[in-house]
Amino acid sequence: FAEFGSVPTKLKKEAGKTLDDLKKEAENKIQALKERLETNTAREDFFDYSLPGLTPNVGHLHPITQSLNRVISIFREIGFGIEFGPEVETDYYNFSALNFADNHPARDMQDTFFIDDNILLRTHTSPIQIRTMLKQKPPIRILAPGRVYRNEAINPRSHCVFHQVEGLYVDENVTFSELKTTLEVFAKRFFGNDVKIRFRPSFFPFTEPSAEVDVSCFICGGKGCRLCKHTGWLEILGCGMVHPNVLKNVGIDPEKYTGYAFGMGIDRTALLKYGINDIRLY
Ligand code: 2U9
Repeated sequence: FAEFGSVPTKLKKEAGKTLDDLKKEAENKIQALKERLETNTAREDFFDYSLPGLTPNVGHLHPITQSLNRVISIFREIGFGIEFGPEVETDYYNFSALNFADNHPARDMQDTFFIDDNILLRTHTSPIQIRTMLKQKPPIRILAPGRVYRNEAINPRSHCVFHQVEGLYVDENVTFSELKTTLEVFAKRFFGNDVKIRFRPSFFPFTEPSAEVDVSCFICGGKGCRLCKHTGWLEILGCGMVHPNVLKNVGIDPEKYTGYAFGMGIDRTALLKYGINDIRLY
């Protein structure tokens, strides 16, 4: 339109008509689009960008669930399956099968919630491994997570209900050095690549030899701080080679098979990891 004046006179008529046609066509298109926008909102390809978005969920998984899930996913990568079991157990699965002596102090009413002489709330998840070994043949490589109960006074560091993950690997030629490597890989994945671990000799009725495992404090890097009580180390695990008596109790030949086992309390580990200062906040 702006340059229409410079069009030679003999072409003016034709140029004018072409311009008019173009203008009408453009106006018609704009009008059609306007109408579509105003009236036809039910079309499949119509999206109303003025609608409010989906609100994200506020909240998150419980810190214990998060820790448990991380432990499980690390061991799943190494080839461990998962087994569950009842929280109400018998004396046999919780104590006798695990080589606890008849007069072992853990059997005391002070330590264990008994329902009657024989029925009790499990004090660890080890009965799960006993049940698994009774129904499966080696190789067995499982994690046993779950809630456990101990008759203890409740304070900022411990509760009478807490959570454990235990692991068990039984096969021919399973060794203590394999246990050490596995737990080192786990500790580095869970707490960070920089942590060191150390093994201290210990005693449990169900493992021999037994050890407790510390990780170097991931807050101070081992220099000593309030979290690690100025020792540079945090106790996170117990472990050992499955006691031959335990294998015998479930009908596995201890001359042919060996196994390692380990256990950790999840609640306290999650307190450390998330910097929570009172277990009762869970
Ligand atoms: C079977 C054989 C052996 C599981 C193990 C530990 C060492 C251990 C504690 C960690 C902190 C319990 O929550 S806690 O107080 N656990 O130190 N647990 S070896 O050993 C087994 C389990 C099952 C059949």
